[in-house]
Order: sequence, then C-alpha cells, then structure tokens
Amino acid sequence: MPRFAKDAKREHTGRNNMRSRKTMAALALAGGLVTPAVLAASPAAAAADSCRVTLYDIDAGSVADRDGRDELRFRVEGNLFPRFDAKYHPMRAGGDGDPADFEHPVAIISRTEDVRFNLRETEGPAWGAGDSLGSVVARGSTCAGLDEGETEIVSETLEGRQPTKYEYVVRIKLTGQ
Ligand SMILES: [Ca+2]
Ligand SMILES: [Ca+2]
Repeated sequence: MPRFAKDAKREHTGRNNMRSRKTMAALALAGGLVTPAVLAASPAAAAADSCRVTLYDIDAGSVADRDGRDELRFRVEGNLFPRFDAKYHPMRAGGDGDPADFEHPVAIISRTEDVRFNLRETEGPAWGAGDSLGSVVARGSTCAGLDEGETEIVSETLEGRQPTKYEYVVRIKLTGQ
C-alpha cells in the first residue's frame, strides 16, 4: 500500500474512533437517564419451549474392548456420531473426549420429550452401530424447568463388564430456547 494511502486510512480510522467515543458517551448518558423505565418494562425471563441437547464431555475411566482401545460412536435419534469425517472416535483408559471428536451430536426436544445419547462400541471393518455401553437421557421435564438461554448439564456414569470392565462419564448439555 502506498504511504499516502496508509496515512489516509489512519486518519480515517482516527476520526471513526473519535466519533464512536462520542457516541458511546452519549449512549451512556442516555442509558443512565432511562434505566429506571427500562427495568420497569423488562419482562420476566421466558420459559423455554424446547431445548437443544448437545454432548458436553466424555471421560474414559476404563474401556470395554479387549485391545485397550474403544472405537466409540453415539447414537442419537437413529443417527450415529461421528458420521461424516470418521466412523468412530478412539478412546483409551483415562482419555478425555470432546463434542468435536464425535462431530457434535445434537437433538432438539420439547418440554415433554426425552432423548437418549446412547454410547456404542463398534468393530471393523464395517464400523457400524456396534454394541451399547449405556445411555445418558435428557428429559423433557428438565427442559421444562429451563428459561430461554439457560443451560443444565446432565452427568451419567456408564459402566458394565462386557466384553471387559468399562466405565465412562458422559455429560450432555440442555440449552433452553
Ligand atoms: Ca479396539
Ligand atoms: Ca471395537
């Protein structure tokens, strides 16, 4: 960029900053004056009509597969996650998995619906639905207690002995909307 263009740009930015500072001062003053009226007119937080349910976290205490590494998927409303870029997410004992590892499992429930986040251990070469390791359930009754934008995390320990002793802590998040 030529020098004169840079100078012009800097000057322009400087003017904008000055204008925005003035605008902010004016808004702050106006805000101070109208605050009591705004508070009086502010409605109570709206109750959620539905909830968005997402995976929040998964931690592996011990894994099910005999080879020491589980090939995991979540099944949610008939859909397997991960589903596009990968067939499973591998975890070993002590591992910590994130929503992105499973391509962000998600469901929407009403105030009267439940949804299961069903953890599954799968086998190659097909890497299909595999076997259930247990489920965490997001309940409509929990959703009904939330306001719009409010969140609640449901934590569940999934454990069993087939084919070997395993334990996972799975957390899902409900967000009112
Ligand atoms: Ca394995
Ligand atoms: Ca496996």
